[in-house]
Order: sequence, then C-alpha cells, then structure tokens
Amino acid sequence: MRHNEERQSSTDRSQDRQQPAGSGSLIVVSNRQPYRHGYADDDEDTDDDDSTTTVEDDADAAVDGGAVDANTDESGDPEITVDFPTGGLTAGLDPVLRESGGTWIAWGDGEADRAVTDDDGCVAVPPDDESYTLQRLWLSEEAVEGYYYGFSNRVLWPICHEFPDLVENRPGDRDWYRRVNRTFADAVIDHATEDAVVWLQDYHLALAPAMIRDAVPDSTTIAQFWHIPWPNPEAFRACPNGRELLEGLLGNDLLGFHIDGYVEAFLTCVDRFVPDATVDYGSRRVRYESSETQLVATPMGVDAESYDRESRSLDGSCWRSLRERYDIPSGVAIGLGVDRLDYSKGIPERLAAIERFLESNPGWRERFTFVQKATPSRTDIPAYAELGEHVRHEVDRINARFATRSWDPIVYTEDYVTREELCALYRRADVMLVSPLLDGMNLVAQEFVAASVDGEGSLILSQRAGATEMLGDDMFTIDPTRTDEFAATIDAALTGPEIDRQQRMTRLRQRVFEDDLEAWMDGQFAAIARIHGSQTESRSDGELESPSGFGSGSDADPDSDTDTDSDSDSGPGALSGDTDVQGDRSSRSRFRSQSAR
Ligand code: GDG
Repeated sequence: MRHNEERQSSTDRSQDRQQPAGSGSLIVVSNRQPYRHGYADDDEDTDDDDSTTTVEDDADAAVDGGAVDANTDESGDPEITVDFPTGGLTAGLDPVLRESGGTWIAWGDGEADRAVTDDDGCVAVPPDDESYTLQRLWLSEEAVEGYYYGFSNRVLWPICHEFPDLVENRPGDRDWYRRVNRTFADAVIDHATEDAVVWLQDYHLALAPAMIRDAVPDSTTIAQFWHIPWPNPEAFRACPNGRELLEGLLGNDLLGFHIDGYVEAFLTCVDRFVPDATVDYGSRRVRYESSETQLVATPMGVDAESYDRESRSLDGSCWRSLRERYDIPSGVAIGLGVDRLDYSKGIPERLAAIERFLESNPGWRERFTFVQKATPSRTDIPAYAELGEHVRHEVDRINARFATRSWDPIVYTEDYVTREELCALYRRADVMLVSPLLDGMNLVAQEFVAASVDGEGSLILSQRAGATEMLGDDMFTIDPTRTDEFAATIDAALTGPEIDRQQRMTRLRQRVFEDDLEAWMDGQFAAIARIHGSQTESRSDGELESPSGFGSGSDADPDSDTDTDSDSDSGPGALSGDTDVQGDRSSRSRFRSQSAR
C-alpha cells in the first residue's frame, strides 16, 4: 500500500496534539470519508468536491484525473493507495478518533474502497496505525445523483444561500435524500451504545438525527454541526419539505452553527414552521415532542499554525515557478481570489470590481495583476456549469479590454494547486479578495491571514461571510454588490499607510490563531460534553459514574491526564492566553476520557 505523500504531510500538526485516553463511544458521521482508497496512478476521479468543508475540501478539489493504467504489485494485482486527510475538519478529527477508538461513518466513494473493507464495509484506519473503524456506506450512482447532486445541492444549498431561483426540485431527489439519510441512520443505530456520542456533519444529513433519536437510548447524545448558513424564514419557505427537515434536525440534542445569526434564523424557522415546538430564544433551546435541542454558535477556524509553518518554510522558488507558469510579470502588486467555482462566492461581482478599479485607476494598469484560482465544483449541475462559462467569459472580456503586450490584468486558473502553492499565493498576495454573496464561514479568508507571515497583505472581506463576524474590524469590509465602493476599497487596501496595514494584519492574526480549528473543536466538544453529562447523569440505572464536571461548570479534574494540551497549539499569532479556550480544551479532553467508561 502506498501513501499519498502530499496529503500525509499536512496531518503533522494534528498528530502533534496531545491525545487523551479513549473509548469506542464516539461516532462521527459525514458525507465524505477521512481516508479514501484508490489504485495507483488512477488519480482522484471526482470533480464534485463538495464544499463543505473541510471534510471535503482538499480531497475533492483534487480534480482532473484522466484514468491512467494502474500500477501493479508483485502479485500482479493493482497497487492500492490511500489518500490521507490534509486539512480542516477531517485532519482535525482524525487524531481524536485515533485516540478514542470510535467509528467514522461515511460514503465510500474511492475506487478501491471495497477491496479493503470487510463484509460490513468496515476497515481499520489509519492504515499504518489501526486505531478506529471507518465504516463505508455504499451508495448507488442513482442514490448519489438524487441525494447528493439532487436534493443536497440543487435544493438545500441554494435555499440556505438564499438563491431561490436556482432551486431545482426534481422528482425523486427528496426521496433519495430520505433513503440515504435512513442508510446513514441505520449504520449509526448499529453502532450506538448507551453512552455513545454521535456527531454528524452538515446539510447532507438533516433527516438522520430524528431517525437515530427514535431508535437509540435517551442517554446517547446526538450532535450536529451545520457548516453552511441557515436562511431566514422567507427563503426557507421555498424548501419543499421544510417542516420534515426541521423535525429531522430537532432529533439532535445539540445543533451547532458558525454564527449567532444562523442560530436565530433557525429558531425563527422552527417557531414559524413547527408550531407545536416550544422555542426559548433566551436559552436557545427548542423542546419538541419529548426531546430538547440546544443551539450553539461556534465559528469554525483553520489550522492556523500549519499554514503559518508552511508559509514560513517557503524560500521563494515556489512563487517563482507559479509566476513562470502563469506568466505573471515580476514586481507587480498581486490581488488574489481562491474559491470553489460556486455561485455563492461572488466571483462575477469581484471581477466587476476589478474592472471598475482598473477603469478608475489607470495608474494601476501594468502594475497590478489579479490571480483568480477557481476550483470547479458540482459541474454536472447546470447553475454551476453556467457560472463557469460566465466567469471565463468575463475574464476574457476584461483582459481583452485592458491587456497590453506584456501584461494581462487577470490570471485565471482552474488548476488544483498544492498546499505549498496555495501558501505561496497567500504569502505573496498584497490584497486578498473574498467576496461571497453569502457564506457560512469562509476558511480561505482565515487561511490567507494565517499564511501572511510577513504581515503586509490586506484582506478585503464581504460583510455577508460568517468570517466577518469572527474576525472583528481589521479587514476591509465590503458589500460585494456595490461595485464602486468595492473598487475604491481595492485601491485603499493597496495604498493605505504600511503601518496601518501591518497593524490590521497583526490583530487579524491574533484572532485567527486564537480561534483556530482546535479551539472550534474544543468548543464543540465542551458543548457536547455538557449535554452528554446531563443525559448520563439523569439515567436511572446508575451504571455510569456520575460525570460531575460536565454541564455543571465545575473545575477541571486536577487528576486528569488529558487536559494539559491547552497551550500546545498556540501559534505564533496567538499573542495571549485565552482562558475560555483553555477551559474548553479541558472539557474536550475530559469528555473523551469520561466517555471511555
Ligand atoms: C463550506 C462552507 C465554510 C480550494 N481550492 C483549493 C483548495 N481549496 C480549499 C481552501 C479551503 C477550502 O478549499 C474552501 O473552504 P471555504 O470555507 O472557503 O468554502 P466551502 O468549500 O464552500 O466550505 C463555508 C466551510 O464549509 C467550513 O465550515 O467555511 O462557508 O461553504 O480550505 O483552501 N486547497 C488546495 N488547492 C486548491 O486548489 N490545496
């Protein structure tokens, strides 16, 4: 078995974290899997990355493919490779499961996935240090088309991003969504023990929580994180089975969103569309039928330290080769955009602002190049294919309007870039343009900050990204649809006093390092632990030791050997200790050792 070197390398930081003693009672559930088996040289075969998250990002962004004959090992069988998680949630959660020894349930979409699993679809991972079970679910092409390319991405995605005109409610998709959610739920039910904690990820699995709740003991904790926005009730009204979805999500004991606004919108939707539910806006709880759901806002961060480290290790050669590859003149100011090619990301609005900027500031012509790295996504869905055509057309038109013999104002590429190249782009960019029309969080903005180790770049960020709430006031905030102001902001970001730009970046870095991926996971685990503690406490059989300390706000267990990691991930940008975060970290550690019992 051969490992993909690049993907493996970026797990380093996650492995550095101190891990607690563990149990087998954590069950993570996501559409995408943390490890994918394939055949040698048979490149990743998808163009469908998925967005959400980091669960899916790097793996799926590795587009292009073109099957090449697989290599063979000595026995003549094709050699099997495994892709490791590189970043984001997958890389962050993998070490937790390695330590606790639980189960991760996900769609098995790799070419060679079946070749390595047992009759139940299970394989022990990581391959070189088998510590937890990856249970793969096999989905037919029809199921993927209906559940993933259908209801998830033609109905839920546009509704949650408030693009009602792009909703395509095809017959049968809703039913596939229900059936696949049932498949995931059944797999969870098979594994769930009394003291299990089930942690679901994202909008592909909105119905599964209620299905699970109906079948597992009360003491099993069910939690979910919703990575995309929650829409206002007017937009949600377009959802063909809105009430069913809300009821599905109310099967969770805990439901997390990135920011307060989404929590409030969710509560309002429940109030309006599930009249028999009781909504308490103050405590952010919903009581429905016999169960209660706690809502929380925990903004997701990035693994800031690894972006910082990778960026610092660059010696300039990577940027030089990118400059040669894309024919970027030396010495020009660089603007940068990095996005999946998704209509929610505001790429046409950004191009319009670039055009206006060059129109109004002729002095920047031949002195400024805008690099747009766009990753094709869900290309089988017409709205995505049309967006791609439109963006490429606009790039050509703007370039034709302003280009000179030695300079194109826009360099546009759909190539997948490696993490090293991404860091080289982030580090070299003078101004980063992040202009979504609506975005749950936006990790690119944070990655740029984490990789800006020279402290000189400026971030322009849409006021409609969840990241705006997290990052404070030190970026240049724009409304992406106000082209004149957007263009003027590009000029201001490039020409403002250097000291001002540096101070802004210093403060941004402080926030991105403090609220990094690990802090987010700790926040989630602390919230789960509080609920899990009160659930197990209220059990009448007395089999479990009382989980004192969870939910009661009591101090950390001084004997715990698992809460010493509170400072271990303080990156160079984390300038001061954060007691809340440290408190959360001990909660996560304690939750994990508690659930081992
Ligand atoms: C969803 C929500 C929320 C992209 N191209 C390449 C590449 N990427 C990586 C980026 C980043 C990720 O993909 C994109 O993450 P975003 O957060 O920006 O956006 P979504 O994919 O829409 O994610 C979003 C997120 O879930 C988490 O909850 O923030 O709001 O929509 O990590 O770096 N990485 C590499 N090469 C590429 O060409 N290496």
